[in-house]
Amino acid sequence: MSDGAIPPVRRTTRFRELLASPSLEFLIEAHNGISARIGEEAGFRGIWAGGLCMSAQYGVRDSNEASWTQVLEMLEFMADATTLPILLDGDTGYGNFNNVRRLVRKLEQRGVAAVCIEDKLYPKTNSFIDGDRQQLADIDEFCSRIKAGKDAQRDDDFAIITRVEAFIAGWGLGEALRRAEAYHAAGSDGILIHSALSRPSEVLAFKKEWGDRLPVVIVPTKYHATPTDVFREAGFSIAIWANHLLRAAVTAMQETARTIQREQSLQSVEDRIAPVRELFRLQGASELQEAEERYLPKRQDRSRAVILAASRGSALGALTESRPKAMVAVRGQPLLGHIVAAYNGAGIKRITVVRGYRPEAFDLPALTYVDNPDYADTSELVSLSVALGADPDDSRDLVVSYGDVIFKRYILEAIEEPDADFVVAVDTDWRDSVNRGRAADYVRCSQPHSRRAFYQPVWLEAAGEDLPEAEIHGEWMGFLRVAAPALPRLRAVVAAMAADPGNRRAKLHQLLAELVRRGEKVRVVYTTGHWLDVDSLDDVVAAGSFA
Ligand code: SPV
Ligand code: MG
Repeated sequence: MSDGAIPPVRRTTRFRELLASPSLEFLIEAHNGISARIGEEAGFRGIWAGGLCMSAQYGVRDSNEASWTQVLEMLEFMADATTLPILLDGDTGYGNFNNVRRLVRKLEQRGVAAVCIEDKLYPKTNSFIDGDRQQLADIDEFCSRIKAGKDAQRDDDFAIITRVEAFIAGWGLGEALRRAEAYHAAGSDGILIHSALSRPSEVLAFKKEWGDRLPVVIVPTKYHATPTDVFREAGFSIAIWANHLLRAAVTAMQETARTIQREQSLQSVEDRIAPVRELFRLQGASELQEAEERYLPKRQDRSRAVILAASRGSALGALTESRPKAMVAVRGQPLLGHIVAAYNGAGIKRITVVRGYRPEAFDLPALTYVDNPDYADTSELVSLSVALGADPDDSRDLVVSYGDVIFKRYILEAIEEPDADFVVAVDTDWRDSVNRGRAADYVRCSQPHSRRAFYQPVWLEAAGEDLPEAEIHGEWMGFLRVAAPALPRLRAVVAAMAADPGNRRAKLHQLLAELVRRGEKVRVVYTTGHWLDVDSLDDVVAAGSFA
């Protein structure tokens, strides 16, 4: 939740400043990470990690039922979630002097600025539950807790506030003052004087007699109706709003739970509760996204794909009467399903499919469909231009392929050439296509496939269906990968070509040739096999065994 930016002044020092400040300061209760952050965003300068609310959020009583290490664990989340100093309500210190000194060490390690310990016995009970039956600690024994805690701290500014429970336990002002004096002498950094009355008379009487010997902290939970100026004028150091965030949350949660249960619907609560994106904001989700940009290696989901699937595929006859070739089933799944699975397998989720013939036959989910209405008298270049026009996002690399070419994910991995703007996959096993006399996109490259080509980049020189056989180095399988920075140039070339009526039926190999003509470096990756171009019924049969 934290973005790690703790202000340069230590939290212990900032808590000291609050304690010493001549004006009345305030702490807001927090009981977990998100409430600590909410308190900070509201403008508070310090947090009270209250025992009542921390135990309540765990669903247990304020009677040391949550172990002190469970409290510590929550404090760590809180310290991570806020830059503010935290004053822990450390109850009685969870034992004797020995427990207090260990507590202080652990709090310092977790970034907690101060602890308040109260002069009662472990296990304690909340001051508002039968307060006058509560037994106070022996003064000398309690002073040993203070001294051991002060001796244990490594940071000079770590503060120990001592809480006088004399009024709570039914004693008078004299006992309260006697105890405060002893705690002062033992090294306490401030006195918290607590009262369960609905008027501030006890705490005001104490402050009047005590004067400024040590800063005095109050918790006006019961005397909440007292104007804050009364505390100011009396010279208190800090007022703690000790349980109000949790109480507010409880009211909201009860109301929401009842409403949803009653209405069995979310409709009437949705507008009255924080949107999910507010949770993300409070969690600091955007900071993580920025960090991922900085630290994570470039992942394939930084790529998107365009699949050109507009044509009918008349060579397949009746098979494509009611559906285009891309939707012909092979092994129980349309060709397009196999293609999408290969993309997904390579981490590419964002896929645009260009439809033309029988667009209604495309029923695969999670794809973006765009239509080339002129598919009957146009060709791949126009379809590509439709797809580019439909999605202006040039922040990801783009992979273009055909709706009738199924392939293994390996091909996509092979054309991941991080330094190349344009990459094509070229099959070295091209003679079979020539022998069968089938139309194929042949290419001539800067060098034929060889072991040397592994170490030296190979570049595309020419592409076409009728290259002289002597010049052919391979068959292009229709995969074109364009790095994000080169996408504006791809767009420009495609737009220029598509604007020429003479290019209505231009194929993608003509785009490759044009890129080369314009001086673009098109990187060739030689592969062998791992793909199948489905052009005929024989191919459909072959695809059955491939897929
Ligand atoms: C707390 O908030 O846990 C306190 C204050 O200790 S009180 O609940 O008033 O005792
Ligand atoms: Mg408490």
